[in-house]
Amino acid sequence: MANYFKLLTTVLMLISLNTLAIEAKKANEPIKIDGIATDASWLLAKWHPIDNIILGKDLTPEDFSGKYKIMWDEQQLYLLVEITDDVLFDQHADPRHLYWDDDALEIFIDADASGGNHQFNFNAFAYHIALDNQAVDIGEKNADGSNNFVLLNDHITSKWQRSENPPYNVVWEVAVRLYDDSFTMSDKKTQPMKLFTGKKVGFMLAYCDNDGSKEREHFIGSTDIKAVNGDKNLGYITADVFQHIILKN
Ligand SMILES: [Ca+2]
Ligand SMILES: [Ca+2]
Ligand SMILES: [Ca+2]
Ligand SMILES: [Ca+2]
Repeated sequence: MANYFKLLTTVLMLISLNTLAIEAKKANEPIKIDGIATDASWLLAKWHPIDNIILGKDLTPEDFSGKYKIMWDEQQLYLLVEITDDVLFDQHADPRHLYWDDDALEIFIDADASGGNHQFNFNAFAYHIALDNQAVDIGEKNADGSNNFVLLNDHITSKWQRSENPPYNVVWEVAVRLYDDSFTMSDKKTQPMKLFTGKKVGFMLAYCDNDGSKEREHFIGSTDIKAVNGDKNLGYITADVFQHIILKN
């Protein structure tokens, strides 16, 4: 069994090495997180697609299509995400309950680009940002072994709104403060990392699309994950399937 996991880890690392890093430009002018993309800095960043189906079949552009830009300054990363989604759906009021089955923007961050398992630790984060702009991830297990879903709203500033013109896409702006694996839920004094030119960060973006079903209908990501035993939904377990971004001037 140990050999199997060693082989799996090696294969996943090779896959991640083959994924080209994305360059993120520095935002020299402040970006206001308000769901309006008129900030001058955004003009300097390129669009990247969110077009890899992780779960679900037969996706039409009206059902979901999406693209994003990424920038940074010393304090945080900035994301501009433009989404077409025909139905916005939030069936669970509790932000910690089955949040992946509501429409949610999911931001995967591995602050030190270490790769590796992060399912029940903070070696990396999978922030699910729901339509109420709250961020939730799986924390360390409870003492009785049950799952512990934790709100990490201190890490994220999020605001989305419909664009003014047809097809009234969702324009979503997010700022993400980066914490490495020394983060704990109990120590509220942990400070986010200062970012710098040349820093490498593990990163992936995805969208959970549900339009009224019990469970999410599609899960679409920015990275072409190689399936293991037919399963591409690996990002919530291991940071080895993330892309890398490089912070540039
Ligand atoms: Ca803005
Ligand atoms: Ca949809
Ligand atoms: Ca890490
Ligand atoms: Ca939807």
